[in-house]
Amino acid sequence: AQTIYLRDYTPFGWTVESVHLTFVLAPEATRVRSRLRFVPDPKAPAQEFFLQGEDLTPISFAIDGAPVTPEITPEGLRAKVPDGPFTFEAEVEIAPLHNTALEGLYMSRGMYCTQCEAEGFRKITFYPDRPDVMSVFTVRIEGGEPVKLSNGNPVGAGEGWAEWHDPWPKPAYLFALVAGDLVAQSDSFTTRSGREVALNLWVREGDLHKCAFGMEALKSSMDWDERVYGREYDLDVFNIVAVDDFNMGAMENKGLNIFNSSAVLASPETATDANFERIEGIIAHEYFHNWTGNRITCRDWFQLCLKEGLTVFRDAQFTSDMRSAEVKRIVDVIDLRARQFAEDQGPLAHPVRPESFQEINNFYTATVYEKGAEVIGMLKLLVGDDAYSRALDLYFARHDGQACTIEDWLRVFEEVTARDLSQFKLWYAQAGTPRLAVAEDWQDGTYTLTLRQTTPPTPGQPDKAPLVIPVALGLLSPDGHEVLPTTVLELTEAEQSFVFPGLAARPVPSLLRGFSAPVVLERESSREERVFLLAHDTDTFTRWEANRDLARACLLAMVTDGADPDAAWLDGLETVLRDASLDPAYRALMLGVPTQSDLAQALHDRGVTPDPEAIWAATERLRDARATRWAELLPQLADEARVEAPYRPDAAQSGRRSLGSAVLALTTRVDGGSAAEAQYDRADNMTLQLSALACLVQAGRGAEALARFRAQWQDDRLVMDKWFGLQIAASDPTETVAVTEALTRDPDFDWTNPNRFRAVFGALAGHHAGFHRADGAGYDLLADWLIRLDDKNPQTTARMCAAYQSWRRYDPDRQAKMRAALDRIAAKPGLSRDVTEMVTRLIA
Ligand code: B3K
Ligand code: ZN
Repeated sequence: AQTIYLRDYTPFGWTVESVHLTFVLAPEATRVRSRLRFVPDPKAPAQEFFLQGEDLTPISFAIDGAPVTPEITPEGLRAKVPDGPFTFEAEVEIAPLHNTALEGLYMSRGMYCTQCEAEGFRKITFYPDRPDVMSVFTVRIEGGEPVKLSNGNPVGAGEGWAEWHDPWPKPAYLFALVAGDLVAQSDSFTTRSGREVALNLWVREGDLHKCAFGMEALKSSMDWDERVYGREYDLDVFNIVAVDDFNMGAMENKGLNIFNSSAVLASPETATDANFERIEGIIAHEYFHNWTGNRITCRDWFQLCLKEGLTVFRDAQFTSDMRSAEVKRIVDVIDLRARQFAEDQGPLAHPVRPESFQEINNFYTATVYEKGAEVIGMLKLLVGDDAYSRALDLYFARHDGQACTIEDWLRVFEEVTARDLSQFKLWYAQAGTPRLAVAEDWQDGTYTLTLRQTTPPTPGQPDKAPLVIPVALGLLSPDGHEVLPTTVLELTEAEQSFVFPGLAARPVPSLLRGFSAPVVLERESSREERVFLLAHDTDTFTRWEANRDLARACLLAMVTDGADPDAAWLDGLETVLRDASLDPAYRALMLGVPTQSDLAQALHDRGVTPDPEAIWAATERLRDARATRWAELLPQLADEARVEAPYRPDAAQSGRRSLGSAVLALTTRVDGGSAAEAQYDRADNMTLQLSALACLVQAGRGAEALARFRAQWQDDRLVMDKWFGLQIAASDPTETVAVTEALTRDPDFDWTNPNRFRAVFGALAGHHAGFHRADGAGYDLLADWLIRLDDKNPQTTARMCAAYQSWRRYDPDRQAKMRAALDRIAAKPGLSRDVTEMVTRLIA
């Protein structure tokens, strides 16, 4: 396969003045006619005329009205073209019904839909399919489907046809088309300059009762972007469509966002609090892309973080405003460590702005998205809120309508702040998670903190330079008062000292407040100090972090030395849990423990080969110990967590329910499941129903409830995904593979549906001890199914290969078994480019 390099970028030789597309829809033979107006770009180097195109059946071509016969290759077409401007016309045929890769134009249960990012448009027609070619699209759709949608504004419709015009120049990856038998939940929004925007959420008739929340989230997002970023919507309509077969969460096509049903449809009976929160965040994310991604897009795919990191950062700000900022930060850090740190520590590590790829779809990663957002958070912290907002204003004013680079992005900050950001830019170029070692000194009232940074080698990057790391610090006096409020230290050297004179007593540092940088803090502080911070830290993040450190240390000691659970920690935690002035959501987070995969990594970092069974056993032992120890406290917390009011998915109620679920899980360990049974029977919302079901399955009492659940939700795909996933996630590790295997033989295991496939195999890969069973059965089962899925859907297959990314941290036997599974995938005849690249990187 061919490798594409950032350094090879060259502009396309023409601008595309206008695009006219006509679709004559038919499941097995859709005709696509295109009329493209090309104008030579004097700034671009001379080049042959080449348009990308894949899996297209050519019908006819013309230049300026005269028929031509271009040379067609598997990647596209080559033609001799006039020196000046010209019109290129093409007609091709495609078969959406047989498009199982779900990229380009495809069908999902009878409806037509598209997914073009990153390079799907070339499966629709011949085109310069690259993000820096922006053009104005007019689209005509012909077909019997009652609803026919494309980007922009509707400009005409009649019996069997509809036309759309999008006045905003856009790259082809933002093109979209939808046609089907759909109904809409409609509403409207008036922008602050008075534009009346029609809002529609298009769904199948049976899903109409699941639209209200998504619509509210959309209106809140529109309002928020006006208030916080001064960004208004720019068309007369905004359409969202829910699609059942979709490779990811959603897609920000201009004026026509397409969503995985799971990322937009929700009702209290069918969706959990977590689903509602995720939906709100994704709706906001896709809407915010209208400015960060669409109006200003990426010059090339290496700049993906320009739109994704920024848009994730913006949606996190939105969620923090809508809900609880402190809870959102902790949840994001848990997620960052689980997904991005894991990526950074293994063979898939890559910079936020990668320098090469074979298949760009493999780089829609936690590093590009989540670390990309962390980098923006650090930039904002370093320059301050005011400079951040002036830089953003300049970015929008200067680059509207352009396809940009990270250099363009950083330049607006340099201009606004007169600050040199060349060292900061390393965050985009250097892969790996920096480690921060801490040394302290105390003498004559002066406290000195010495920070030393190192970034471990990653594939292709053996040596790393020091980064600019903002370290938010507070100091507490031994009696628990804050003697230094949060201050941001700027670490720029490999090693640097910071001096704090004039203190009455040796302070306790509260380091990396708010998780001010995506680094690993290597600080072997004492248990006493952590218990102190758990009790006194004024920063909610570092207070939670102290608890997490204690939990990790306790579990590691339990794994390696068979130690008993740490009583001093549990006492400190109990005080926090009893503090009714603390948000229930925060207390629920305090009840969480590091994941078993995190513990495996922590052991590996300490030079110990992780044993998944021992980690499982220690985690279970800790949970049992907590359940017994807190037998009296739990009913009290359950009372506090109870919600009497009618269900609302807001932060206050969901916080209580999350505390309730954590408490129920512990309670089930002492009562064998009677509380869970009672909750299951009276549950009137999915959050309570599902948490009770998980407890029952875990307690080995799930059979009856699972059958009832299935009978109740048989016809709801999204709920049935939960039914599949939960049985695996809640299984005993000795059963995980067998449960998974049995579920793949279930008549409802529709494995070509990405949501169903992920529900099952995502749960298998996420069950640490179950997946890493010593005999390798978990590795083999996943490999069997990845091999099978690859022919149909390379993109989803490739993403799921990441399940093996930590293979090198286990014992030689497990390593050999995972390696064998990867080799078997690699050897599959006709393996897709997507999976070939992933497996090659994994075993390199
Ligand atoms: N931009 C899309 C992701 C496209 C993924 C292509 N493999 C969704 C998003 O980030 O908003
Ligand atoms: Zn995005």
